Amino acid sequence: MTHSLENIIKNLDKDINSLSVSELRKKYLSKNGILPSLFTDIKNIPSSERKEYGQEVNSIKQRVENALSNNTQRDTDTSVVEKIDPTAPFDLNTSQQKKPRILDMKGSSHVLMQEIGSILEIFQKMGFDILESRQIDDDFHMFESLNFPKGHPARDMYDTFWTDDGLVLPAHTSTMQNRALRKFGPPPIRVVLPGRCFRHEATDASHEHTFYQIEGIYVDRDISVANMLATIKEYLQEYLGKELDIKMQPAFFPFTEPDIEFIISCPFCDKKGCSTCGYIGWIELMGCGMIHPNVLTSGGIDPKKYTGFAWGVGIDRLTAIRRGIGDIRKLREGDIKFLNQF
Ligand code: FA5
Repeated sequence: MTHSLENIIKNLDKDINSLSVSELRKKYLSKNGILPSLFTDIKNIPSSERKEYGQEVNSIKQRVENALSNNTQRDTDTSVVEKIDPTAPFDLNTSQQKKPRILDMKGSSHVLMQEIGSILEIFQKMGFDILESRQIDDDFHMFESLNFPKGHPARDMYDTFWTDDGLVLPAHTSTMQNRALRKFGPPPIRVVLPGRCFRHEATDASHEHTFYQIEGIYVDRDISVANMLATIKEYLQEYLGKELDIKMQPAFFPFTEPDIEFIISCPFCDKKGCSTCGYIGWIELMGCGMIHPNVLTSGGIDPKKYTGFAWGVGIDRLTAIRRGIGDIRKLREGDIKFLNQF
């Protein structure tokens, strides 16, 4: 016998599990392979043992053929790839010496999700609850509960995308204020509400049609603007870990009174003006204010007993600032080279 039958049977399982299709075929079925040589040897086997020998050899052949037809082997030996499938993804037909990059990559969270994670962690440490906002909502939560009566011109600022059934893609996370007041009330209420927002927007380096915000709400007895500024400043310092000039300017939101816009100096141009800040040297980061009594009432909270503040910060802009990204549109382009940096 050219090959010891015993050894071959012993190694068969290992070969089936470790060799590629072409390697297995070559080792067992090719002209100079094991099986043709075993069949040739039949004539040298004593006749009393021939039947048993023949059955063993046939059984080996059967197992090799089954393994090949079940395609249990991964063909990594590309030098002998016989067929080409032009529709196969990731260059399966070409040399695999260099693995396609996509196979080298480990799954990872998008930089926006990383940033949302770090922000939520800060607020959790500060004692806030978390509730995610909805990605489709109704007129009551988008407008009515936030003190935008029907026909009020302020609705135009947040008029986004409507479904035929009268539902709306939320333009801001303030849509969750009413739900949060009801869910976490009676006060004290401390909650942050992260979520995706949609706007009918002419996009530029700091404006996207789809972006993330984190809303915050704090309601208790004797809460004032001073508490609001201290909370926001504490959070921004912890998150950005660097000194930036901060400005506040009056704004208008029907759901707060007074209404404030929180603005920081542009970290990309140091107030000289660039495409990120629209050549004004400052970036508007969030809107905030003391929650309007009508909004508290609509959320089941007595405004004579309790006061509170709310804010809504844009996560894409914050991410751009912290990670040094000059254009927030890059965050959604799906450019792997760009995303791999984070
Ligand atoms: C609001 O959305 C208010 N709901 C914020 C608020 C909440 C005020 C609670 C008072 C109380 P504004 O439209 O200014 O406000 O947006 C808030 C932040 O979201 C902006 O400062 C900005 O950081 C981000 N943002 C707004 N529009 C865009 C956009 N198109 N692309 C990226 N970020 C945006």
